[in-house]
Amino acid sequence: FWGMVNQTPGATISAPTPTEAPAITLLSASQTGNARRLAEQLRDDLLAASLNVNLVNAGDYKFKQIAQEKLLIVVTSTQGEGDPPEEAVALHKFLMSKKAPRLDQTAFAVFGLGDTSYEFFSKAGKDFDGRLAEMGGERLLERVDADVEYAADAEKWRGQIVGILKARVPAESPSQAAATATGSVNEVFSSPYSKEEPLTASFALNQKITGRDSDKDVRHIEIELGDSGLRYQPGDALGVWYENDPALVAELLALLWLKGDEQVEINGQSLALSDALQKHLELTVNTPQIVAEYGRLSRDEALLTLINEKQALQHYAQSTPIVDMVRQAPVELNAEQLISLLRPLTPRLYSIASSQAESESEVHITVGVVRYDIEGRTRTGGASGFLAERLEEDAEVRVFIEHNDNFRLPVNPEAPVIMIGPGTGIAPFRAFMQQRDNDGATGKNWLFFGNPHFTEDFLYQVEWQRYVKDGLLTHIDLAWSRDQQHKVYVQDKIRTKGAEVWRWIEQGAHIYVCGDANRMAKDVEQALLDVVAEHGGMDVDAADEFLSELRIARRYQRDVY
Ligand code: 2AM
Repeated sequence: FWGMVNQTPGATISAPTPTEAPAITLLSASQTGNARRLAEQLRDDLLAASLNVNLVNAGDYKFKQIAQEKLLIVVTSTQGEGDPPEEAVALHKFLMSKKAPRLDQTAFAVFGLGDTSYEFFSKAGKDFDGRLAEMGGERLLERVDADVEYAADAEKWRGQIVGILKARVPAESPSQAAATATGSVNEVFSSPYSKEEPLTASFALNQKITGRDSDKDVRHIEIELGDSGLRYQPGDALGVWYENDPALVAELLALLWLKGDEQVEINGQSLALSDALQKHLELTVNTPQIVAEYGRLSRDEALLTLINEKQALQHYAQSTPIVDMVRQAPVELNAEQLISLLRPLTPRLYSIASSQAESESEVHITVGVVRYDIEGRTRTGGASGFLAERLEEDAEVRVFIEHNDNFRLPVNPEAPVIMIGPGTGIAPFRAFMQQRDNDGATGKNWLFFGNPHFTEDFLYQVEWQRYVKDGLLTHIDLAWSRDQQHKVYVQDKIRTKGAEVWRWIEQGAHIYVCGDANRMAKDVEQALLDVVAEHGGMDVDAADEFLSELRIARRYQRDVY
């Protein structure tokens, strides 16, 4: 179990003293940082209770030794269609496979963070919990599946876990625990800015980078961090606190016969309803819970019949923004009822498209504007609309960095890099190339990019062409999906170039995939498996194992959403 202390800046590992095994292993499997923050809080609770705990990010966990665990606590989120967070994919796969060992001496507990508006709510938590029990582990505490507003559940659970573990583990002497605590917290790298305490930065540039005739509106956005000292690395994401469109707020208020100046309470603070709707509550994304609750309030027959049809309810919530639901089934609500119907607004994460080696005090992101028509009205995504349509130059915007140690350039500058990023998935690769350019990294680089049309949708075209000319970019393969009769996607290009892709892998290439999780990333993975099988001469199982080993070795990394 030793040797898994992560050296990465900002990693959150409690290094155990080499002479004694940590009594408790706390595994954090996080996608957007919430699971990690909760695991860190639990670690601090356990240390304060004089318990020796080793907090490990799932991506660093040497899971083949899992049977040696005595006490294993898992905090995990779920993404997309019930998938585990990217950093826990290899662990999840191992546990679900026949290779998973018996857990005859392991007791465990699982906390799942999820979002009840998704069909596969907290699926990763359920998988881990169910499988650890199947493997023979003893369940210390019933699993918790928490919704977006998880704070209260999490606090209660932390208290229960500390109580259970205190009864199980002989406490260290306080001085020992304190030593572990100070040794573990990596204060040097921590920034004063966070999700809860964001930096107020200024909006510097908003440029449309798709053509006039494109079906897509993609913006290159630059934000000035000033002298904040806020640092990021290629692979990190930018968290953006956005505000809802005042016109949307006005529309909703009018439909509900509300004025907007009603006083409401949010987080213990009193403010006007219109302010709460604009700045503190989620207005653009509807959920099955909201539809069901609104159905009960409005007694609308169509909505009421949906309540018992899970699939139809899911579909309605996904395709009908809150304001359009209200328009279809109007009812008079008071301010309190409206507030309790809605969820708190959460920041959105965008993969960073710049390297500070080049952009210095700026951070760049690539934003696809979410926009669609419903019953003749154009609806726009909350955060993308805020960034693309409502911010003037020099306007204030609250941001923070969400570090992502699971999407990092190779440490070895000579290692080849294969980047697969259709659509706005291109963003982190712009940062990668800026960084490699700046570092004088000699490894080869290969980009696979795809979008509908060459003339309209070649994001950052000039920059890529310059990198090709300068020799930094060895190959660029482009999949214009709608420039011919049949669709061509990045995975088709990967298959066509399979022999060379395999050669690069043999030469130690690191493979990166960024963009759509549910379709693209799965299809690309299949293409990679096919390439490995065909050109590496392996059967399906061996190819699968090979890709898993690449993943564990950090040579296959994904930033998919
Ligand atoms: P399409 O919209 O023409 O189907 C970025 O969105 C690019 O990814 C577009 O060219 C889009 O093509 C393409 N795309 C859509 N589905 C995909 C999939 N399953 N795998 C790879 N690319 C896909």
